[in-house]
Amino acid sequence: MSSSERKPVLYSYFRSSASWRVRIALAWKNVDYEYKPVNLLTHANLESDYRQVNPTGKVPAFITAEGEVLAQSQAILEYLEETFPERPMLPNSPVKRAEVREVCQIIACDIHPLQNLGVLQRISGDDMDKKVEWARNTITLGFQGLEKRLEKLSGTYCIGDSVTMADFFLVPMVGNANRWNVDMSQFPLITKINNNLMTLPEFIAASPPKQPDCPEELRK
Ligand SMILES: N[C@@H](CCC(=O)N[C@@H](CS)C(=O)NCC(=O)O)C(=O)O
Repeated sequence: MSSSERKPVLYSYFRSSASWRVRIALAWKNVDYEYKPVNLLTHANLESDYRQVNPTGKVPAFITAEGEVLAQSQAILEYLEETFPERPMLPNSPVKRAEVREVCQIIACDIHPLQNLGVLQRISGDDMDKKVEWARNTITLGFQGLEKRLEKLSGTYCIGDSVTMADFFLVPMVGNANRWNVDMSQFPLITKINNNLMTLPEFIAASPPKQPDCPEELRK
């Protein structure tokens, strides 16, 4: 690191699944970073201090060692892949790379945004039952297609037998599914891949209970 470089910074919330993707990637690439918590429950993400970092008011945001601000988890992951080539998150073959990105986007574009905190708040206000039903149905529908697709693509992990970026999206999505009590017995393949991944130290280190902003009572 040169004198003009500092430790990278990750703005994250322990429960945020998009932040969780980046935490796994940072652990995978063995990048040392400073963790800056942004509490989504108190809407710290919508305050002007944070909006100066990321005007969309979403986490994660990542500040590179050179001080550049990056947002959007997949863009951050691609940046990390290009700047830290050791332990690649993308396979060599163009088709396999496309398959990895396909799984990432099924999760990041077609499932995750529909059950995001902001959306749940807008559709159901304080009606907790409605919120749970919406989130559960959204994830269940999305996982039905993903499970079928993974029958073709997966091995030990999402794409064959090597860990890829797709896995960094799967684990946090399963985390959300569990939080909303989705019946995961309908998705044996997703469950198996998730269990395989959750034996790996990088995935354990990046999980919500291990984060500095996780309240004591939620740590296991
Ligand atoms: N597509 C974005 C999603 C970011 C996102 O939705 N973050 C959520 C937490 S997982 C958030 O900040 N929600 C706060 C809100 O919507 O107000 C990414 O991949 O980074």
